[in-house]
Formats: sequence, C-alpha cells, structure tokens
Amino acid sequence: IESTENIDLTVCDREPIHRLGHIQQFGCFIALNVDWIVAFCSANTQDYFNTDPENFIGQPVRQWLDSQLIHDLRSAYQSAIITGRNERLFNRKIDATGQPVDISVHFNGVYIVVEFEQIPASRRSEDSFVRALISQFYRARTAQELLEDMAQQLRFVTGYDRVMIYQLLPDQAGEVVAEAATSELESFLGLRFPASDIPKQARTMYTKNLLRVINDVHANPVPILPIGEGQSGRLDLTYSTLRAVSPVHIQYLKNMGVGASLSVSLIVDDNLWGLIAFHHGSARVPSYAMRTDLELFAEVLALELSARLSREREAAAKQVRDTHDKVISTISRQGSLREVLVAQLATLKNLIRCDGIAAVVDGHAQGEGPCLTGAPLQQLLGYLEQQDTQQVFHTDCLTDLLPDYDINQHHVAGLLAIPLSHATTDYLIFYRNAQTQTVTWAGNPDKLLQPAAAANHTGEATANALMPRTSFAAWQETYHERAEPWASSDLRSAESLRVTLLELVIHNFQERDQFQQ
Ligand code: BLA
Repeated sequence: IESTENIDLTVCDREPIHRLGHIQQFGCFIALNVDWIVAFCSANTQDYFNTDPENFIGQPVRQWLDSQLIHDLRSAYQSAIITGRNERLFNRKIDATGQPVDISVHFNGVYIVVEFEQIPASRRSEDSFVRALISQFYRARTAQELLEDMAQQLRFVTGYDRVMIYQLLPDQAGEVVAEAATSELESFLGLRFPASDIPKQARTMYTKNLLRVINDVHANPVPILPIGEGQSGRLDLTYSTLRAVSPVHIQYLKNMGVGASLSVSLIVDDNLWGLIAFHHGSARVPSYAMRTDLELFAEVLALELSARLSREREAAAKQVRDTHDKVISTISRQGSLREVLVAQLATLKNLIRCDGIAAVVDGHAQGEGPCLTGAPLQQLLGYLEQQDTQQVFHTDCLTDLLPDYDINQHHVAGLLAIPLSHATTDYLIFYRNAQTQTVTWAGNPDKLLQPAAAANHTGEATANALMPRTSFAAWQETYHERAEPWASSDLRSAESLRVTLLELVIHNFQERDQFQQ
C-alpha cells in the first residue's frame, strides 16, 4: 500500500468544486441574463445550435428556439425560482437544428441557466421504475434489508456494474452498508472510508443538488466561454446537471478502474444520511428522465428509511426499558453489589452495543468479553477518579487518556463508564474494540489495484492515495486506535441505566444497613 503521509487533505475541502468553469461533454450549457440574452455558453454550441460560441454570446436566445419553447422555458424558470431546483422539459426540439433534447432550467442567483442534452435516436422510451420499486418496500423486514433489496433492484433497472449504499457516519467517515455488483468485481461491502474521500463542500453541495452523474472519466471537460478574469470561472454551477467534476475525484475513479459514476443523495431529517453510489466500467449516462426518476425514488426511499430507522430506534429503546425492568426484578433478591452486577452482566451487555463489559466494585473488575485488567485498568480508574461521579464517562480513544496504553496488546479502544456510587471505585464499564479490527477487506488483500500515473495538477502522492485501498489504509491509519464513537442513543441508554443502578445501590445499601442494625 502506497504511503499516504504527504497529502494535505485540507486542500480538498478548499477546492471550489462548484466554480470550475467547465461542463461534461454530454450536454450544452448556456447562461442567460434576465433579458434572455446569452451571457455564457459551453464551447460546443456548434453541435446543438449550428453556431459558434462567438456568434452565440450576446445574442437573444429566441433566435434559435421557437416561441412555444421560449414560453415553456420562461414558466419553468419562474417555477425554478420558487422551488430553488432544476425544472425539466423532456423531449423538446431545438428549432434551428431540429435536434431533439431534454432540457434543465434553473436560476443560479445571477443567470438563468439552461442546459440541453441530446436525445440519441437509438433511445427507446423507458417506463418509470419508481412505482414498481416502491411496491417492493414491504418485503424488507428491516432498514438494512430494505437497503440491500433496493441496491439489487436499482442495479437491475439501471444496468450499472455496481450499486452501493454508502452511509455517512457521525464523524463523516463512510461505510458501504449494502452492495449489488457483477461477480467479477471485488466487493466493497462493509468497508469504511475517511471523511476526506467526499470533502465537506461536496457533501454540502449534495444536500442541495441531489443527483450527479459522471458520464465518462476519460472525456475532456468542455470549457464555458468566455474564459478569463472574472468570467466563467465565477459561475456558480451548484445546480447544474452538466457540471464538470473535480479532477481529484476523476483521478480517484480512474484509479479504481471506474469509467462512469452516478450518485444520489439520501436526505434523512434534513441531513445527508448517505449516497446511493453507482459505478460502471465504461462510459455511461442514463437518460435525463431516468435520472429524474432516480432522484424521486431516492427521496421516497429516504422517507421510508427515516420511518424505519425511527421505529427501530424506538424498538431498541423499548428493549433497554425491558432490560432495566428485568434487572430490577431479579436484582433485589440477590446479595452484594458485585454479585448482583456479575450475575446480570450478560443481560446488561445487550443494552449498549459493545465488545466487552465489566463490573468494577471496590476497584476489582469482573467482566465478559474484551476488558481492561491489570495496570491499564488501574490507570483508567486513576483517571476516572478525577471525573464527575454524577455523569457517564465515555471516550472512543483510550490512548488519548492513557499515553502509555498499548492498543496492539489490549485491543480495547473505547469505553463508556457508568459510576455506581459517589465512591470512585464502583463502575459498570462497556468496552469497544478498535474499529479496524471489525472491518477488513473482502477478497484477496494482495490484489492491489495499481495506481495510475499522476495525470493532473494534484501531484503523484495524491493520485496514489486516491483509491479505495489506499484510502481505506488512510482510514485505518487514523482509526487503528479508535473505537466506533458512542452514539447519542448509547449515551441516553447509559444515563437511564445509571439512574436505575444508582437507585438500586441506594436501596441495596439501605436494606443492608437495616439488616445490620
Ligand atoms: C466525490 N467521493 C465523491 C463521491 C463519492 C466519493 C461517492 C461522489 C461523486 C460520485 O458520484 O462519484 C467517494 N466513491 C467514494 C468512496 C467509494 C466510492 C469512498 O466508490 C468507496 C467504495 N477524494 C479523495 C480525496 C479528495 C477527494 C483525498 O479521496 C480530495 C483531495 C475529492 N471526492 C472528492 C471531490 C468530490 C468527491 C472533490 C466531489 C466531486 C464533485 O461532485 O465535483
């Protein structure tokens, strides 16, 4: 695996990917000022309007379009201002050339942007797949099953080689949680990638414009004219359907052996929950109508996902309450605090997702699964002694607390400690192993993809790093000492468990006090 040390990942976050001044070559771009005079156009107007850009810019666009289309474009533009999105006109014709096109219209804050895509003569009319797919939702019992089913179905209806559901985690790293792919491809299922693989400004853009297609990583992007100081490079292309993609990301795809990609945002509760990501070995661009369907489908899927996730959260919360009840009902009949907790460890372990659990009473631990013992445990207790005993303590990086701690020897990387009394000697502790232990490459680890020669201005080191294997290695580098972060639902469960256990402890001591008197 190539070295990933000398990449400045903050550079990625600063690239102005919405102002690259280029489009992809599968369409024609024009930006009109409010008089419907052409202010900017892509260099390929000849193909669509039979006119060179120099004779196009500065002219009223109605010279090339019939009055009905102009009328429809105006009303599409009016709606686009209200919806803040692209409005679409399918199966239209450019009057001047007879060219059949699909058209997208939006307002970018300064200009009216109209984008044209040729309709190939060979294209058959497609039936919408949206209804058929939605009608399959009921088959899936869980959110996870839903995503797996839909990845399969989407591959079937779109014909891409690989379809992945890529979920963004709380720290913006991502995981491939479902996948459907041709059998020749190495699986990416279960793999995690660092946040920097989809830089921040890209994630922000993906919450506004929900779909992007990269039709051919080997095609040259088409410049938008005029080029020059303060010219097309200043155009905001956030909502453009043809926007040329960052050369850094193109290199990433090339290194992966991907010829074309498409991704659609899954927005849950106003946040970018993840992407449906499509890969194809060769150039590919689905029709604008199909992309429109995919966008709609992704919105419906996100709603279904949201509903299911919240139901599953509720069910998990109920399980926590039931476990509480179970613990309470059995606990009072038993002896010392240590005995009580130890007898319940297996049940308690189900409350919060963890690898190990331990009851520490008077500084002595008894546990199940991977737990700290010996010197690291004593160091941890020394640390916890200085913390607030009224609060649950948690960390996903134990080496931050204990500088001498050797992760390679003990594996435990994160913990959540519930203080059981005001004494600083009694805790219930949940442990998590380092994340990289639970995530490994599928397939043959020796079958490294060869990095392509650095073919752009970003430099060789970056090009080498830009592929899933090195990217995954970079993620491992960062995460080999980190556990999966404790989710807010984990912390809520822990807090209610703390209150329950505290009551029991007080109760227990009172009873014992009475007994002793
Ligand atoms: C965009 N990066 C993306 C996108 C994906 C990924 C899905 C959305 C664009 C698309 O649909 O292709 C990441 N793709 C992945 C991952 C897998 C995958 C993780 O298939 C795993 C299987 N990328 C880097 C680094 C930089 C970078 C280091 O790895 C920055 C220097 C940049 N990625 C980058 C940029 C975009 C991007 C700039 C935005 C592309 C655009 O929309 O213009």
